Amino acid sequence: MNPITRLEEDIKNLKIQGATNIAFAVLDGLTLSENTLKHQINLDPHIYLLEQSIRLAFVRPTEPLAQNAVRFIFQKKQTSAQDYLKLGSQYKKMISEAKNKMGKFGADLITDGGVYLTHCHSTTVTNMFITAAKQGKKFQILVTETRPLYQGRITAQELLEAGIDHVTMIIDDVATSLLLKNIMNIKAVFIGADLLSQEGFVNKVGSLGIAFAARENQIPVYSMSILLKYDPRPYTDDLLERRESMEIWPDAPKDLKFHSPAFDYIPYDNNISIISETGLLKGAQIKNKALELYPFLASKITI
Ligand code: RUB
Repeated sequence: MNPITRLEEDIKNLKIQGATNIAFAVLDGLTLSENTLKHQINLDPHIYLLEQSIRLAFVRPTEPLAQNAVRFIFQKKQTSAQDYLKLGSQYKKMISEAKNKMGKFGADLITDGGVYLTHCHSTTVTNMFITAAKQGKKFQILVTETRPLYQGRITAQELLEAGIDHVTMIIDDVATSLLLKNIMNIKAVFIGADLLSQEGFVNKVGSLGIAFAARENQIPVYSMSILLKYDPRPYTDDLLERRESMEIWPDAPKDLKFHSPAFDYIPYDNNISIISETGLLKGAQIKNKALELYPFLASKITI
């Protein structure tokens, strides 16, 4: 199989999942495409690399971190294919450095004896918990299993492998009552984000119910998100990816219908803070901060 097609498949079927991993896969795709170019002297490097990158960045439509890689790398025509790779490495470095900063900001909010809830699998949140544990803090983490594809298991495994021993798995539906009735004394919710918008953010389906239940009991919700996930398009529900029914029930009765959005849109409120590479932000600050730090986010992707 062509390596770009393989990457495309891996992103589609969630073998590669989570905003950061998908963006990194697009950058890997750039390197693979540059390799192909070496044997295809008739191709225009800008057009070929751009087309292949767009192909990967839009496999999952609600992933601006991957799509903004295309904005960043192809802002203008470069003199050689190598120059695009250099920009790709620069984008990767921007993500990694920002995530380290966010990890430290988040870890400062973790206290000894605290109980925290997370949903799905966010590399940003997992790194933050690991940073806090390395600082010697002892705390508990509740992890939702995350239907339909159980990405919560990846989170649980990564935390256990990092030596954090107080990890508890719950099925998704348990989160609401734990938060509403203050069972287990949850101190805060830490989740990731796939997309930041002007008035809300997007994360794995189930995040909206968790945010509402937490707000009801004034349990703070922190979404850990690099501002490179800002999407300048006005938000509409059409931006939310829909998944295949197969994922819910592979051998379902023939006429059964399914509704399977991958994500929830969560409007910003006072209970929600975004932990970004510039520190803690409230929703109203997101747009300006993102465009101030990364002006290229406002540009259009054109071939
Ligand atoms: C993953 C998910 C994660 C974000 C952030 O959903 O919702 O919270 O992608 O990830 P899916 P990160 O499993 O459908 O991709 O913090 O690693 O960028």
